[in-house]
Amino acid sequence: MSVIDKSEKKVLMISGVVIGLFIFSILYAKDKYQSDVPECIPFDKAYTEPRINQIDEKTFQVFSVASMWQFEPSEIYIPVGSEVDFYLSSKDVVHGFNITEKNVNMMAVYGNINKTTVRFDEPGVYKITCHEYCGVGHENMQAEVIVHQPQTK
Ligand SMILES: [Cu+2]
Repeated sequence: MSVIDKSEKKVLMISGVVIGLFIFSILYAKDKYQSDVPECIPFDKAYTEPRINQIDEKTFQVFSVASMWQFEPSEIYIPVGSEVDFYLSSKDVVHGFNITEKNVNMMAVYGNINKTTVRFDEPGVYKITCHEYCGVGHENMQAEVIVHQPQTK
């Protein structure tokens, strides 16, 4: 028969509340900022070929491949209001993947595919930068998402 000490019970309760708060704040942020919680999906070689797939008028898939010292594709043109699924992988070392003004902070890890979904509702140029030091060319590691107004016909 084990009896839990009163102070131990208290610590367990507080831990439970803190864990609950963490989970709540993640779900709250996901909803409020319409940000996608990044997920790690099973590795498949098909994800490691840099390309942009257009699913429909405003839905895209970007297969972004980080390597020393570049992101491929380096320029991504999409119309305003697009939703983009980024599938991120690395050819070599660990790289970072940060999109300015967007709630995106991922790591590119060899042998892993990380995925996030981002909506671009404002036109402009959004820089993608590497924020994990990856070698001498690190500061040149940039790409751009160019969000343009669709042409009027
Ligand atoms: Cu880097």
